Amino acid sequence: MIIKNPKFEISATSPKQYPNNNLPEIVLVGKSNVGKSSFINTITNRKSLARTSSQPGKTRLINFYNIDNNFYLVDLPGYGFSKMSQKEQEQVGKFTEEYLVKRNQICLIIFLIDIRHEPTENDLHMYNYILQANLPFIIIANKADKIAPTKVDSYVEALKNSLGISYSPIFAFSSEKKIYTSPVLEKIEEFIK
Ligand SMILES: Nc1nc2c(ncn2[C@@H]2O[C@H](COP(=O)(O)OP(=O)(O)OP(=O)(O)O)[C@@H](O)[C@H]2O)c(=O)[nH]1
Ligand SMILES: [Mg+2]
Repeated sequence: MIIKNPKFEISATSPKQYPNNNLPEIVLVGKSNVGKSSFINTITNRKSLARTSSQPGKTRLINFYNIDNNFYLVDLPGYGFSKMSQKEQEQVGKFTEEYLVKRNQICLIIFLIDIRHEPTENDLHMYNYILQANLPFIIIANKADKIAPTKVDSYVEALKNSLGISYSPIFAFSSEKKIYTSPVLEKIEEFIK
């Protein structure tokens, strides 16, 4: 897949603000700071299409990126960001969940986990949600540049064990080094045809 013209389209907090067409949507989920917004930049080959930060809690709205009028990449606020006020955390949690539950044209969930760490309680919660929602998903073990290339496979295996899955698509990935990107792009392509 060659992405030619990725464009930010709209930020939303409620369904009436979502794009009003039926293009398929690929949504990024995962804890704050795991690299969801960076993933969008890497996959579209743009430096700063999506805003990123070394501080967790950067994305606080549902951001829709129109990819060549073919599909959307949808960037969500991450979970587990404790510096947000209790009230804001609740609001963000609510409209994020509403998007995931109500949006019919979600064709794929891309679930990012930090390859280095055990899944958090919130990660497990998200994983269980994805399973029970019965939506197609792939798991990205991000920040793979942080570990030695020879150890990447065993970290992916450990992640599978922690999630209790024997078979599931899990892809090591690195936005920092732009490595391991081709298999992920190929996989994404399968869902938007
Ligand atoms: N080493 C390394 N750092 C990464 C990678 N991907 C993202 N980062 C860094 O992690 C930090 C957070 O990245 P974001 O893309 O803003 O994370 P996010 O998941 O969108 O975070 P929220 O918007 O808070 O939910 C930034 O400093 C990125 O440069 C990666 O593959 N490797
Ligand atoms: Mg973000």
